[in-house]
Amino acid sequence: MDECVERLLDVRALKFGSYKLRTGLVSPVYIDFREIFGCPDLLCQLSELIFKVSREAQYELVCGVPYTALPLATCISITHHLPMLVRRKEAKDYGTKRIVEGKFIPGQTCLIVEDVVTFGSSILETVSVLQQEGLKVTDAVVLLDRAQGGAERLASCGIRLWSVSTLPQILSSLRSRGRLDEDTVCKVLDFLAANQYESDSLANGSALPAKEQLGASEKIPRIVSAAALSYGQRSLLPTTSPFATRLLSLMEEKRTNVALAADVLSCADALALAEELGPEICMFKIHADALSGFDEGFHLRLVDIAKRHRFLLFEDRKFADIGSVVRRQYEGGVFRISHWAHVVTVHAVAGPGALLSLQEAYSSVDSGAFIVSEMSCQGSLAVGNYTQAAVEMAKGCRDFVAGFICTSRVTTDPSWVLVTPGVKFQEGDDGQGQQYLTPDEVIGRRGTDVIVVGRGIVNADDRLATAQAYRHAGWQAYEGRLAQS
Ligand code: S5P
Repeated sequence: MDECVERLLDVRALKFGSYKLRTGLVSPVYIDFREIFGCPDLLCQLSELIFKVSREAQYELVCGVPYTALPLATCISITHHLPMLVRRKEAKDYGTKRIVEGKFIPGQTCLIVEDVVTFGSSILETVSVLQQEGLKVTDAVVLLDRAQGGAERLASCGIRLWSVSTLPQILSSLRSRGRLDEDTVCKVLDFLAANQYESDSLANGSALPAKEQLGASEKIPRIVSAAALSYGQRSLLPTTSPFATRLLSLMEEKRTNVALAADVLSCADALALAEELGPEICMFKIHADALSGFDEGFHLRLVDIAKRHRFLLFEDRKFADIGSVVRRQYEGGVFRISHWAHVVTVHAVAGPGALLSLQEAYSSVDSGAFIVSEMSCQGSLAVGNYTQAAVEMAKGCRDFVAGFICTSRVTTDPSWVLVTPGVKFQEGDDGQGQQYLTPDEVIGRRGTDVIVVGRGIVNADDRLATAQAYRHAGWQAYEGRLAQS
């Protein structure tokens, strides 16, 4: 790498000075590897270094993280005759609707290629997309690791990171060649030290580092309330769990915060509902044990519909037992929940053991759980200290817990997603303890994020039009809230 470092400086892929980032933070370094697109020889040289540094990894395919790393992955693919995959940022809404282009067989192993890693979020996002397609991912390789904790974060998610160089190594190389003065080196090192990934940075009251896609070294200042940030911005926070990242960015792209509670009688009814209302929702919530006719074929069909209409599968299991039992309920039995559900619910009553067991058993890096911290039904005991203890418990499991089931803003930390059931256009109750709030009250005034609507849609004469009306109301309330803050 040493011989390329000066070239990187010359072509302005590395810039030192004072760069005001979108968030207002001033950074002493700016890295932009798009500058190398104009230098084919440098591009080839760097991709060869990437290939060499990761040669111990076992893989059959390569996939670049969009967009800057795509040419690097392409060079590796061509030079070493390795089939390449391209991950789309968004599925096409016509034709094949594929999110991963290229030829592969589920079960094959793919190496992820990236240009720069800061906190690892972009790599994790690509890992999760590939895993959804049945591919295995164990290794990722980058040209430059900024040494801000990304490698450790990836390791904690089971991904080994290989890097051609780190930012401190580059600084020392440039200093020894007389291309960088001592003062600049110190400034950058100080900046890196002050902007490390901390999985619990909010709990410590420190600032939140933003995800690398926001631009090199950007950092979001401490945010008072989740209500002030868009779903998309929150998906970029490094403290946001992989599942929450996926959910928030899906909500932003699809412009819906409606989760459908598909409380119907049979699997056939659930499939019909998913097919009809899938385009309107962000999550499809079921109680698998309350559906007649559950078998392997059902969840395969449901997964297929979820992929086509781009929503996430939510099994509302409300786990509440000792860790070893919960794990078996999640992985095995009739329902094999971990094989198809993107997210599940867990009661806080049994303590953190249940959560930790689920986290160990999850089958994809972006599976997650919502902790039930409040309930919508009358007389619920999940109030006060219990609710606060549930929120505290989540902090010990940030990579798996995506947020909370709640009826109020139980936390102001924007990394958590707040999901509220008991939503209908008409406030009131169902005569059996369920209490309803309107979309406007929930999203607009109480400041939670997702409305869970069941009978309000399922029992309507025109389910599609009603789902669209809830979608519209939920989104309007969200936009109104953003406009006010
Ligand atoms: O506190 C809660 C938590 C949940 S997950 N209250 C709830 O009602 N739920 C679920 O939301 C419940 O299990 C059901 O599936 C849905 C509400 O359905 P609805 O028909 O009353 O809208």
